[in-house]
Amino acid sequence: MTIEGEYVPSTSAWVREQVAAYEASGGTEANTLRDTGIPVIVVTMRGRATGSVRKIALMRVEHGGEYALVASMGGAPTNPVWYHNLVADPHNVMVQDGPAPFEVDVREVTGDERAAWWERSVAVFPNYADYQAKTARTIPVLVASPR
Ligand code: F42
Repeated sequence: MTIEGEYVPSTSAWVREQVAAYEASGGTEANTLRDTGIPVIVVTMRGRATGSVRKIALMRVEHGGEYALVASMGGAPTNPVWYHNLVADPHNVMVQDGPAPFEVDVREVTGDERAAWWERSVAVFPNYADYQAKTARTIPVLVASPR
């Protein structure tokens, strides 16, 4: 499956460049957050206002075949736009973690389930804890489950 429609790249150059390099190499290049060595994934979704195909990179937090999608945006006071896209259309999403993208269903997690995924996320990328300390916003955690 692919998500039909016009792909409109991120307005953030470093992100759209990373997504392009990751996809072009089948996930063998541009597959970490800069020089941290920490792996990333690419998430493809539908823009909730334009209907365009949108793509972002996120830290790779995988457990039992599922992936956390952490809407941290560096601890900014507002959620990233992609969070609203996924909430609006959670069953029209793809994740790429390696050579090829696959379909997923996305759900926001809360309570104990969120706590468990948050712990896994901070274990992979400790900066998430710093981001949460920076903002009064509770950073949303979504989970992508392969179809
Ligand atoms: N962001 C995170 O939040 N968490 C991470 O773990 C993370 C890791 C990461 C690793 C590598 C990397 O390259 C980037 C990483 N990012 C991470 C950044 C992430 O990929 C996003 O760039 C960032 O979170 C900001 O997401 P955003 O969706 O707010 O993107 C902005 C910059 C953007 O592209 N905005 C577009 C614009 O034109 O301003 C709009 C995009 C869009 O989806 N528009 C919707 C549409 O309909 O087309 C409209 C949505 C609406 O209702 O406003």
